[in-house]
Amino acid sequence: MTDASLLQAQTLLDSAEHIAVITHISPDGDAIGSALGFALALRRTGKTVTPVCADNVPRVFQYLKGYETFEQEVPLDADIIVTVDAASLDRIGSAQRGVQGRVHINIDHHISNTNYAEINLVSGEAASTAEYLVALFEQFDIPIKTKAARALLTGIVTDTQGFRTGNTTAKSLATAQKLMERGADLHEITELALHRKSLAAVRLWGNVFKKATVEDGIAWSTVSLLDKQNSGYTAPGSGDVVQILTTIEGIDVAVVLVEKPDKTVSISWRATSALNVSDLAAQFGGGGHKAAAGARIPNIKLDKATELVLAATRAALADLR
Ligand SMILES: [Mn+2]
Repeated sequence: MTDASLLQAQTLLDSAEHIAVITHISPDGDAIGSALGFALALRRTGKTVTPVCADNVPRVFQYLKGYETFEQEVPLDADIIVTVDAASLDRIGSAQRGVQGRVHINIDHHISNTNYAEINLVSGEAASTAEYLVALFEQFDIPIKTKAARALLTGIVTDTQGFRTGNTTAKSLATAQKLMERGADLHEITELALHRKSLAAVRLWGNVFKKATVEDGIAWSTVSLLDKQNSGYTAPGSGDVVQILTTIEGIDVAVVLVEKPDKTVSISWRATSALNVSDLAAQFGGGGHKAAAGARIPNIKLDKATELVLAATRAALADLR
């Protein structure tokens, strides 16, 4: 990213009347918080802004004011298309239909970002897209009021797991401080976005952790459709089981494979060593960060996917050692 692209982005946003801000499918707190924070902040400058996510806003983030303004498709009259937290265009899922290959501004913090837009604002140093957005808003002189601050702090808190991930920097904390000064309640957000789980999620954990295995420095487990059914867990994700697997001592990496109703298997890696899981995810068409990455394999059985993913993970670890 250069000063020229920052200026270009600012000029483009200034000229916009209706901005669509699109985030990725299977949205996490940074996806929802960044898209909503962007929408709320830009609306105050007199723009019409529609946040877009092809998937529903997860119930856990529905405490954010304005979440109900999310659309699943790109509005036809949007003149500027912005993406947030989406490392590649396919990450926005069916919203791609409304974009037709043309994204004006891509704002992200994934090192694997494919720079698919006309203006690519990608910061590999930011621990969340929300953190980076706060810096951009300062640069663009866009004020952040309480509602936007809550959305953006949600992005920071969730992507850093409450300021605990390896990519959390002094800047992440300083940014959170600014958002707190604008009225975002850190304790409330940590409780609602990170800490609280449904009973069904805890029951799912029980089923998934019972079969967790540690071999060759890899802690892994699987979440089948049946596991979800037996736990009464109806949300699309896996209740963050991979995060808990990383707490097992002596491992280098945690892996969770989740069976999806559309016959795909989604994979999440979390490295607790120097292993670069973004590279590993890329082998399966995914991406992410050095220490946290994901991919999706279409048309595959859970057993087969597990076999392939464990083999690739073992090989990557062997290379490292
Ligand atoms: Mn993120």
